[in-house]
Amino acid sequence: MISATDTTKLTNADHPTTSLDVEQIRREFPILGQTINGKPLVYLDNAASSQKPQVVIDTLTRYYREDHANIHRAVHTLGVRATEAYEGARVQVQRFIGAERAEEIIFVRGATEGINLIAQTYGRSLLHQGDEIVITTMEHHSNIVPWQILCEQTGAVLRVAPINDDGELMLDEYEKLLGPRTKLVSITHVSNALGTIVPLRQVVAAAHDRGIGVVVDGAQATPHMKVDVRELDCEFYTFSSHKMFGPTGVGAVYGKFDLLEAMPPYQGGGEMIKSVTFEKTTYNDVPHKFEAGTPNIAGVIGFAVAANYLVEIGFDRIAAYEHELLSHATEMLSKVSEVRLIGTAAEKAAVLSFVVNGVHAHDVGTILDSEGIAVRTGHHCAQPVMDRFAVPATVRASLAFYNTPAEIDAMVVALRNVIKVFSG
Ligand code: 7TS
Repeated sequence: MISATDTTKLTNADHPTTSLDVEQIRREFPILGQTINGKPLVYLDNAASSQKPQVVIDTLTRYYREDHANIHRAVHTLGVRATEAYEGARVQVQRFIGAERAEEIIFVRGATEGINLIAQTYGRSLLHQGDEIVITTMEHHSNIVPWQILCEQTGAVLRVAPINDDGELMLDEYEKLLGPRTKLVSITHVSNALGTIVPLRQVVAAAHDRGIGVVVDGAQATPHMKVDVRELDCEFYTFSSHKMFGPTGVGAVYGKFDLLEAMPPYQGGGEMIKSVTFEKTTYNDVPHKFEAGTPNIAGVIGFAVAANYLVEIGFDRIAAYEHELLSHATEMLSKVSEVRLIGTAAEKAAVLSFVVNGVHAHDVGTILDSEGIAVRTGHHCAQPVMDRFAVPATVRASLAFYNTPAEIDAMVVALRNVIKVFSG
């Protein structure tokens, strides 16, 4: 029987607290061992989606081979097993982000659906004509558009807190935007396009001082750092499994229990009800009220295994290693005079966004791919960030703990070749 607590055992004895056995970790990610265009794959597109360790892949296949049935309805053995694994995963994800109760975890398709859920339930019942929602310049489109839709529906207004030239939130300007009409702040924890880590405790404290609730888009934080929602004290926190080495098509919303209880449902259907008649339907308890229909059962179980995998490696070690990688990459790129980094915040996750003088980002990406190097190019679903820095697009190398300094060096060598070709 599958268990959501299955993990690869990396003990402290295997790794001193400050270092990772990266070669061992790389062997756990089968996809990384291949060649692309005749060159060893260098995967630097982790902010878009990260790769999956064998333990996650095995969990999915074993679930389908041995345990699958629909959940929350059958008395037969497989139905019970699948339900236990699914609800066990909820407890694992609860612990992963430090929530007080498992009921505070709602499974969704990912951060995008999470924000849409919050906007259309909590947001829609809270906001009225002329009320204000505060976001920032550095949001991913999925933390902009759901609020714009809500503004169209309610007559509320979107206000945008600016960032400085390093890509840091301007806290004083943010605080100035918090006024009597502000009903909600929705903000990223880590910027996908810049890598900036937002000082969330200050952001939340400033909002709470004025009685305003905070929604956090944690999609780019949970792969890199320990998140504790009780410490952050935010009202909602949403994140995606596929960016944290788990399956695609699944993620979670954390919400404070009392808020979830008071919120209307998101979608109607099976599972989210207690009883249905044509006269009156009563809704199920939290969190099931928000999980209409058959969920991504295998994905949820794999998601919890990925979360446990990260915990087993240890966020202290992940953060320390990624910090070293980021410093190395920043230094190497700073030696290339044609390269300009976009996003130089003092507190940064391992993301390097840059432009190359005289070469379009897409050309850089295509040539790097011919060398087996995967980076993302474009606006990264954060067009307002591109506008802020007056660039049409950037090249983005986003790192994970399985990347190595040698891979960074390979990218820089390839970049120098691109520059040579375009200047010659
Ligand atoms: N929020 C942030 C900060 C993100 O970076 C992303 C995806 C999302 C929300 C949406 O997550 P999803 O899992 O629902 O798609 N970011 C990226 C990226 O940077 N490149 O591709 C997707």
